[in-house]
Amino acid sequence: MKGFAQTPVSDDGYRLWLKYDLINDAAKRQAYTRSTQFVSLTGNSPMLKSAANELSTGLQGLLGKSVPVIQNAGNRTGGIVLNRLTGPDADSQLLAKEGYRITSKNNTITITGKTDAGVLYGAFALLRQMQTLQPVEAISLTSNPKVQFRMLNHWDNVDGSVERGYAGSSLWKWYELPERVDPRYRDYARANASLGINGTVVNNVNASARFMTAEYLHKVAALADVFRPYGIRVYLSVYFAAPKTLGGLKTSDPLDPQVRRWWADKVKEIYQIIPDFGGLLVKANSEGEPGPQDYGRTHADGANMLAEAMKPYDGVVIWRAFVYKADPKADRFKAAHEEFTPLDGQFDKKVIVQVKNGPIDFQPREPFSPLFGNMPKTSLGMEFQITQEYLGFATHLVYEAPLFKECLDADTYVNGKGSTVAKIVDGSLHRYSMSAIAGVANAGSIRNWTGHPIAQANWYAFGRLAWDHTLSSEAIAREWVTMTLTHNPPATKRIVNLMLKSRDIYVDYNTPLGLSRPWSGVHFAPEPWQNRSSRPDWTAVYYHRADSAGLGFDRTATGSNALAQYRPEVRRTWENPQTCPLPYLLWFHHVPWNQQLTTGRTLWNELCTRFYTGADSVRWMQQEWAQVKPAVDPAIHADVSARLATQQREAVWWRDAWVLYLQSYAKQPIPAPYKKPDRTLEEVKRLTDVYLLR
Ligand code: GCW
Repeated sequence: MKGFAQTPVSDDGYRLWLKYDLINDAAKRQAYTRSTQFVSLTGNSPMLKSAANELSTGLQGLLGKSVPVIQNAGNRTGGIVLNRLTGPDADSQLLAKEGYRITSKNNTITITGKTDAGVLYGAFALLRQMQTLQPVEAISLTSNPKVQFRMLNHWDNVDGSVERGYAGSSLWKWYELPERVDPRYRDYARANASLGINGTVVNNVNASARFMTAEYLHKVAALADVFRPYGIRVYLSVYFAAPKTLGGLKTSDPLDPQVRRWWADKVKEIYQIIPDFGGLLVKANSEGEPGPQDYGRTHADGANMLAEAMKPYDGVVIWRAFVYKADPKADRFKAAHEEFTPLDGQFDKKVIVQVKNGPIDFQPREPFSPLFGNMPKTSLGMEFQITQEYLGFATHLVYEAPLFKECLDADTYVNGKGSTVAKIVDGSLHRYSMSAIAGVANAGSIRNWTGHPIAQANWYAFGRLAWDHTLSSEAIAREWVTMTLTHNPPATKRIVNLMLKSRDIYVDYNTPLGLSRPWSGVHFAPEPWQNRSSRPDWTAVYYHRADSAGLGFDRTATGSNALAQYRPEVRRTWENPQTCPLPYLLWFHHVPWNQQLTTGRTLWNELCTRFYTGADSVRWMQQEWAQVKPAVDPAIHADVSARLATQQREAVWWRDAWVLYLQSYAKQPIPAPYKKPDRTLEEVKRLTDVYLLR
């Protein structure tokens, strides 16, 4: 295979997809050189400077020659011109606020934007063209973001820990800030800007009131200063009871005038310290967090109070819809819809309600949340989870673009066929005044940012889809692999294929046919037998409902009737076990063990087939990865190989746990050609117990 000689001896993964290593192909380099003699900008806006510097650094690496940044090239040709429009122009029509247009004429490449941010995104897009070895001679590329707020949510705590973080500790070093500004913050901003991410919530939604103190606001302001030249605004998660705990008031009731005044003053203070502050994110009355319901008020009352405080400023309130009560008779699936749809139309214009992709909780596979489509008068934003809470932490290789796409492309049928979740989230279907998409970040203090080297692709894919949800999982993977791992075409093809299959493989050994497992015990290990907790919906048995008759949660009219929350077109397909897609089957049906499925196998046999092929497929992943060894940096290759070995061992663990446990209800042998596990259920449980030890 061609090209390994130039691969650096060891790559620590720090540079993410912004590697800018020398392009091996001399002809390509020459072609690019013709129109990259200089980078020209006019004026000295910080964002345009970021764009120019990124181009200069990137091209220097890619082409092996220095590319000066100059002021206003005038008629000079042969370079890159950053063209921030100042008045109406032929291109204005084509461009949205943050969009860009890249054109080429007389060996001069022009990057046009209506805003500095547009130009910045165009600069990264041009670099991407070259990093992926696309021709630029006749480039004509126009791109506008489909969604307005494209954000990361960090679940980072004041003590440096990260809730559901698997890549070290928090990136933010609160005890060093604001004086010491880790150079890494800038690289974080560069990585995000390269994808078009324009906002970041720096603290956990299980929020500490500490972030509302002047002491901490100044620390946050130091981060904002670093992010600003990259078009990224900072947001903070809010502790709803702060008026009491921090302000010393008797209540945090959102209708109390003193409380309202406290928030208005607080927001004013925030804007004094961070003039371009993005807004507030709120988790309220969820999993023990305080909220307006503590005072008999609604989510809308709470959100609107904050919106009122934000009114004088250019910022938003993002209110999460992740709520469910500890009601033993309720179906958690239905909770968010039940609580939020009656409030449609009551939220202030400044409020975005942020909805997790599925109705429960970031499961390996969930149907889309029934809130999408059912709140036409409220700007609904999407919340995806990039960090792999339920997807094998940082040890299992799971490429998430197919998961994101499955939800975005799902058809809600609210306004007839083609009413996809994406069209709701981008605001086009219900003509929302604002649109938002957030990803719970997977980046931490580990040198390579994400722990698993391939998990970088999930950050990348989230960002790319936030900008343009019509991109395919495959195209995104190909870009990422080419920019990050190898330029070798056969190796790229192999890795992309492996990535594209990885999520289904994970689902097969972990939660096939619509099983789910959001219980609170060990998030890491299989525990389908877990039946004790402070609340029923924090047990495993609540979700899978295995019994001697069968398996799965009946959400049809004979059961919880959660299906009634979907449009008839969706409901009809899903409520009939014959037409319900197999990946969602057990989400909606309690299926008899001997029921024949569309595959021709009984439920029990199909389950076994999935668990065994899923686990076996990890071996296939290992073999595929072994094949690309010559084309990938040795350190990264070894890292992924080792993690795949762990994944293989754990996939068998998941398989064994489920089949042995379910077998105690199904009372049937493991079907041929599969061999029964060579350990007992008790042995598997003992292994899980290890992870329950404190
Ligand atoms: O799934 C749960 C996670 C919690 C998280 C919560 C949420 C931040 O296990 O760690 O809390 O979701 O989204 O609020």
